[in-house]
Amino acid sequence: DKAQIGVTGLAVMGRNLARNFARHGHTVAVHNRTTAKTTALVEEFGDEGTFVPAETAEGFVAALERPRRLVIMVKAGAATDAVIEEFAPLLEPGDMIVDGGNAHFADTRRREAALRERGIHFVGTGISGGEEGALHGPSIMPGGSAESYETLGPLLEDIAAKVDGVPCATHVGPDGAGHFVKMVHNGIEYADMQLIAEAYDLLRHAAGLTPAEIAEVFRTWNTGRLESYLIEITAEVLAHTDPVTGRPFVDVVLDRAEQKGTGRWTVQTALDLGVPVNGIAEAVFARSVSGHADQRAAARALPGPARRADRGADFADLVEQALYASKIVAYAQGFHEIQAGSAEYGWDIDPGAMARIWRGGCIIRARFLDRITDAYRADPGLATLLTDEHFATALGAAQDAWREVVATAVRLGVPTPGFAGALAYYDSLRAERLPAALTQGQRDFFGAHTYHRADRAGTFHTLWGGDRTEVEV
Ligand code: 2AM
Repeated sequence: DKAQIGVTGLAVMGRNLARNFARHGHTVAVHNRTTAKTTALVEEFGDEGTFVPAETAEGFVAALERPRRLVIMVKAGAATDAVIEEFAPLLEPGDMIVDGGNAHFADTRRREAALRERGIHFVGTGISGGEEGALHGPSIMPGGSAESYETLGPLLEDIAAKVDGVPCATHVGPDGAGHFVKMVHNGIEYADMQLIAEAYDLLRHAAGLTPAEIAEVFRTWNTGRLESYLIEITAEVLAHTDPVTGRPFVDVVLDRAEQKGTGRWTVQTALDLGVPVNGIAEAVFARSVSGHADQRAAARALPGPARRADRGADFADLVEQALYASKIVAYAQGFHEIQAGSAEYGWDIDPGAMARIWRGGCIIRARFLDRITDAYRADPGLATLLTDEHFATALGAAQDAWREVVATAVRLGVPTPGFAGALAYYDSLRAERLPAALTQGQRDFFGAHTYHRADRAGTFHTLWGGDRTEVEV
């Protein structure tokens, strides 16, 4: 019997994905450049389902039923191209290559176009949830042709996480759409994590709570509208005591955040698309700042306010509101980027469906995501999530607390780029007039860049160096 699906690249993600397919009753062909990994998989987990191990690329391809569904799980970049080049010549028109790695969507677009010429469907697929997700049910974001999803989709939906019985997998859109959405998902994840970190920092330094007390605050928050995987694990991390020193774990870890690059891609892409994602960008920058040990050491002696924790425990309620409001902004920015990418590349992405498939399996899984799905269901043409009725009401109710929290942070010298940036974005969008008018005046003054008027149509320039009359150009 032939295999319904094949997985090549059997490091932990590929291995767990293969096991997940097998556990769902699918016959899975497995292959790895180094055969030892293939053998080990079958030896260790062979009783979980039906695996067809293959030593050679030819044997692997021959083991698959047609149209072939071949999943590659190798390191993004040159390895992906090498593996595609190894397998593509062995495939026939109508077969599918699924790239489940963390590829940049531009690479996925390039590969999809090249393979389409050869009659092969290339399905760049975002897979979120890490090793555990791959095994027990990830959130799956496949791009590629709608035709490929007809035969591939049911398998992906089988192994995906389920929330209320609904699989966290759907066809995102053509070519690079899946990897694009996965990228923005990660950018939102960065922002969500940064906002939580700022909330912790404020509770610690403005309200003077201990990590154990803050863990309790997060546990309480996790029973309300902030309920999410990230809030839940935050409480776990804060409650953890370092077994070596007996001190709070969070106090012994080096305060230098690392990154693998998808957050940076989200911001780079947003800059190219002209989408203001300052909340996400602040999160990426915050990690970057944390890593500049030399500059931080040099700057440590710079003056700041006396950091006297002068807020009571009731400050936590204000921080909860600031966190919720800032989180709405981060998601609004991420969804703006998804819609801008969708328009730029003609993907026709359904934003509400993206929120739906993020409800389970992935790192940003949260109760909150139902609200986003509801928002786009109520108004598919929604310009920004901020003005959805639920979110607008929440922002309106939170804004006093949000300002109070940011003001407190500024007064005490606790850095809150995420909260403050999100608030600035909120105030920018709702402003009647922005100082962009002055910017335009300056640009016209020094570079004759021209401007438009609010009171009549046309393009104008003022003769700044002369008698300052206005000319229409
Ligand atoms: P390996 O076990 O033979 O190293 C993660 O690195 C996974 O991608 C591993 O399964 C690894 O195979 C595979 N991989 C990395 N580079 C590869 C390449 N150029 N060709 C094939 N497989 C590769």
